[in-house]
Amino acid sequence: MVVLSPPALDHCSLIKTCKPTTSVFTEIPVIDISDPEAKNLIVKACEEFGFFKLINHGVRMDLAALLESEALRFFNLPQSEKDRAGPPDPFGYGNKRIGPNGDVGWVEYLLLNTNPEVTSQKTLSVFQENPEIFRSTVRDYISAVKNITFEILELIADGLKIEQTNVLSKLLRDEKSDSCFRINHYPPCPELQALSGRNLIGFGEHTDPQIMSVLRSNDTSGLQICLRDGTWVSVAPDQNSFFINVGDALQVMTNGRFKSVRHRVLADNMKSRVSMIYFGGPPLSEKIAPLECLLAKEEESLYKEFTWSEYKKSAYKSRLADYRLGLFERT
Ligand code: GA4
Repeated sequence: MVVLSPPALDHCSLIKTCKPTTSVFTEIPVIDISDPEAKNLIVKACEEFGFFKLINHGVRMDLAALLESEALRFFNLPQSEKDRAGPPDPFGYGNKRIGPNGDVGWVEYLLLNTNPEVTSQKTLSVFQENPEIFRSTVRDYISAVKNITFEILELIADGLKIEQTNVLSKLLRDEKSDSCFRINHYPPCPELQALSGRNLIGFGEHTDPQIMSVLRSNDTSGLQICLRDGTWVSVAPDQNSFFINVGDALQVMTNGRFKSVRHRVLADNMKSRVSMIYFGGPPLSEKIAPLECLLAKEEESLYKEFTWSEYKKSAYKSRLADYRLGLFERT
């Protein structure tokens, strides 16, 4: 990995690059939600990879395509207009800077509240022509993705043989759930390819702090996950499926049985990538701890007690690539 040096690409001199990887990992679990075995397959995938692809989910993907085109209309506006919808503090438009602690990537994005009624005027002001179309498309898409997430979490509880099958989903169903929604745009960077044959890091390696994240992207590659042995592998894009990530909070709630997946995104040299992610988080006051019913006799929690609010605060003080759960492990 090298850091670009000016003047070649002055505007992105802090953004890291890496050699393009051509091989695609073919062993990512693909789960059909209507398969009677889905609950067991999902549990297995969450244990092995913290990641899987969901097919046959029943969400209308024309909704995703519509939202993608609305988002692209926004990302194609002049920079000065987009900047009026920023900074993302915590919601709004962001460009290259990720989070508050100096992380940067070859990406621009919109971070939105999952309750579109409170999408700020600052964010909407940029959709001058018809902010209502954007607002209602976001609302419908988020509502569909939330429902599929509830279903997955209920299958997980069932697969883990937990009697109360809504034990996880209720945290996201709660009207105080602290969830958010992100639309990322990774513009292509042909100058760089010409210069070095390398890829820009679009979104640096990290784990998601929440319970579960649900991603849909267009047909441009870029997403990579880190396997348990530390190897990075590329995930083939599929615009009709969802990619599901286990987040840090679910790792804790399963006492480490599920692993929160480390992932990153490389920008493509030729094609623009758009991804939309729903991050399902619990209410701020929720205590995050291993579910009692999952602890075997004498098994102790690997983690100290904390609330989602405490974890979130700590996460937002960290750098993107940090192992955030380290501070909360019992020694
Ligand atoms: C990763 C998951 C979500 O995209 C996000 C990110 C957030 C941000 O972009 O502001 C964080 C990152 C994410 C984890 C650590 C902190 C916070 C950037 C960062 C360095 C919106 C989230 O909730 O956590």
